[in-house]
Amino acid sequence: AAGYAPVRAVPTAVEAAMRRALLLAAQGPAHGPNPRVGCVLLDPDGRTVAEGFHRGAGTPHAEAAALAAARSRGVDPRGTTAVVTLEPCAHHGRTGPCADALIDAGVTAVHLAVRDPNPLATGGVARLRAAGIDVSTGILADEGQELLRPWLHAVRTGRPYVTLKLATSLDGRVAAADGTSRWITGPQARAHAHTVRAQVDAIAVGTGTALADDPSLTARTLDGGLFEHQPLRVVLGRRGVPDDARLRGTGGALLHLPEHDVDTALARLAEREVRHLLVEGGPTLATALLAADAVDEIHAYVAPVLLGAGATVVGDLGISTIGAAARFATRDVTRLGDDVLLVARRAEP
Ligand code: AOF
Ligand code: ZN
Repeated sequence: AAGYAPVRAVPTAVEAAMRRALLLAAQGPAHGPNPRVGCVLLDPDGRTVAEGFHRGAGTPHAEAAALAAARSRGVDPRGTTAVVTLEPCAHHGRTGPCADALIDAGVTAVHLAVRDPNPLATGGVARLRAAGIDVSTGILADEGQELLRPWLHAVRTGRPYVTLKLATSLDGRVAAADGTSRWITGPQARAHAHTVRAQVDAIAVGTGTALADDPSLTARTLDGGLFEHQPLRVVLGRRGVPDDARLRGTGGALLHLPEHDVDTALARLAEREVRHLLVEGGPTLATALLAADAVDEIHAYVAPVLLGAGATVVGDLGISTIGAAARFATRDVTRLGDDVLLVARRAEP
């Protein structure tokens, strides 16, 4: 065999710009009703002219931000190529249509990662093409979809993306025989869980957990400081939340949903523009969501601790044989001090 190494694919200027646009997009907030979007404008030689990203509902979209950045530097965007992580919108929402802004600016080509599934906003590709602009789609589409995973799910299904957090001993227990449960996992695992709280729209617990643990459900740093974004705090179940519960203290607003039907509760949250819901227990709520096949992602924090007795993390799911197990696909494994975080997702059929 000839001793040549295979040629490594050289990323094009467009692909490199898309990587940059994805990084820009990730600077926007993960929570909120709008997607994270990034945009890079290239000159005909593939050099970056300007960049922009979306900072949340009500603020300029990524394309508008990039065009404004070019103009503020005295650069005319005419003849540039826009590389954008999401299909430019075609609607008048909280801001004007980005497709028109790109057309009016004289942009000559648009490359995008992900088509916009939002029926109100979609149509940008058709509009750009009708104006004679060269459009290509699907550039780094997997990365683009990964970044927008909860948002895409929520827009496509009309239900929030549900992440179920489990914090357990090696034998899947959440409390010892006497009911004590603080702390099974260590400080690094708990700090990590708080950073996840700061990225979701809402956190839910069942009334059992609300009464037994009196959690605050705020997103905090290790020293107790509050993150800027505090998710909506949701309690699911019929029993009331006491007036002096920590859930009513400083932090995100509190919503009590007495419905115990999972579909109804999720629909109520979707109406309030909750795109990403983090569920933090307890076992009754976790079991109900799993039984209803409503869990999209599991964050399992597992401590190298054995309890041998005590409540288990999930109750009876009605599974009687191994072939019927609720299976998830591993996405990531992270060591957090003595504990391990397993991120797993609903296995695609
Ligand atoms: C884009 N670029 O940067 C974003 C887009 O309420 P609005 O006006 O902010 O519109 C929100 C919708 O627009 C959102 O649901 C999604 O379909 C699209 N978001 N589109 O061209 C952006 N953030
Ligand atoms: Zn737009």
